Amino acid sequence: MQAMKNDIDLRSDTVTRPTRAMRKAMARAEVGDDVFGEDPTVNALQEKVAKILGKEAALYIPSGTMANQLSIKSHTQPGDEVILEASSHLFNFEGGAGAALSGIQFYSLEGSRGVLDPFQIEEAIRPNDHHFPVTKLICLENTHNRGGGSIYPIDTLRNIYHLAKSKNLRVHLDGARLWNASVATGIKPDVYAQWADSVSVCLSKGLGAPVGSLVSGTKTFIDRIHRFRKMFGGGMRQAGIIAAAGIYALDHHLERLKDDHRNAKRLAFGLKEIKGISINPDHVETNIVIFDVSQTGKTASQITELMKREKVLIHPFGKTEIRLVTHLDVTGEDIEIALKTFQKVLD
Ligand code: TLP
Repeated sequence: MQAMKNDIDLRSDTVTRPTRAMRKAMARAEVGDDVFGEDPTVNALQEKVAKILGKEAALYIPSGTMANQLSIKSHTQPGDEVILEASSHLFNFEGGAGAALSGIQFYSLEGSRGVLDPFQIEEAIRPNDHHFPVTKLICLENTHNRGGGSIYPIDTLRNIYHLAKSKNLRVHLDGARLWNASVATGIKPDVYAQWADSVSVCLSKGLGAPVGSLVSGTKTFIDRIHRFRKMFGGGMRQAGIIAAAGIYALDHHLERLKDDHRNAKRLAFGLKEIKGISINPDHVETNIVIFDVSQTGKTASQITELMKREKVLIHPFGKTEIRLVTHLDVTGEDIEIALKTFQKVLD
């Protein structure tokens, strides 16, 4: 589905287009061959992100999916088990890559809006017995996409990390939207990141860069990731052109995530007033709004189609749920129009 220029596109925060100023920064970027480690802009971005996350090193990766998968590959051996949440991106939306590319199996646990409890995880860790797979890694997601942009409490992250260390396990954090968690809570990204061995972050979601993710961790770990990035075909050449957009985004689009969170809240409160829609605005903590439409007499897909005719693009999540995501190409005025359109379509 191609969005037209004047559509209000609430399908995802991945749909943003680079701003004029971002494009200027891209055009000005100094570049080199990054496979030789010679692209100064990529190197600057990697250093910047490692510093923001308080890690020894970071590596630029084409996508969030590849960043997660390289992390799994680097932490595990085939046959190992990885504990994660049942509705996580890694488990559901990465094409079965964990099994296909790393030969691991997942042990999925149901969280509360995506958030796992350390006790749950402790129960799932396999005993040291030859019948069982070896539990090696715990993967967490902050904010949690399918959980409605929910934020992991920092104490929970710390407790899970301590548990992992006591059992000799690694922790990977899918921080595709860690920026949103940080801006919403005021907890700095490095404070979150200290409770994970590896952290992946995306520049092409709320931050509005056209492409790019990074993985951060120790130098030794990033060296392993580097080897696997080459193996998976993710080594890029004059990537400074796109890395410049990432640097620009980190410098200019971080604080404004607050606007997206405000818009998401407004959406939630507005939707609550519409007959048939079921939503708890308290659950909207960042830029994702998920709500149930089973009492409207229409399916999520039917509503999506009707909204599209009115030039508002939304994303059905299964038969009865819809997801809306706010981002830098959606204004407060757009939110009011979207709400009026929902009202019209569901009347
Ligand atoms: N999420 C996309 C879709 O794939 C669902 C979206 O529109 O939200 N981790 C998380 C938590 C994500 O939400 C996503 C993308 C990724 C990883 C993967 O990032 P990309 O799309 O860059 O591979």
